[in-house]
Amino acid sequence: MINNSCNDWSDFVALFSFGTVNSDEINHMTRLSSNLFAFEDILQGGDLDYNDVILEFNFS
Ligand SMILES: [Ca+2]
Ligand SMILES: [Ca+2]
Repeated sequence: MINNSCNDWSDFVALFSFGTVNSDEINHMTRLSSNLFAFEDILQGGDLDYNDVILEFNFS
């Protein structure tokens, strides 16, 4: 996918859970409980609602 010349990735930015490695220095993931993780998807923190993606992991 990344090597497909039809895809323009120039506007995409990778966001990480640790703010110190993000260009906006904002944490883009927070943990709501031991297995529930919430993400903020907009640079500069967006609306800081941390509900843009919520993932729950259950291991059995
Ligand atoms: Ca948001
Ligand atoms: Ca939202």
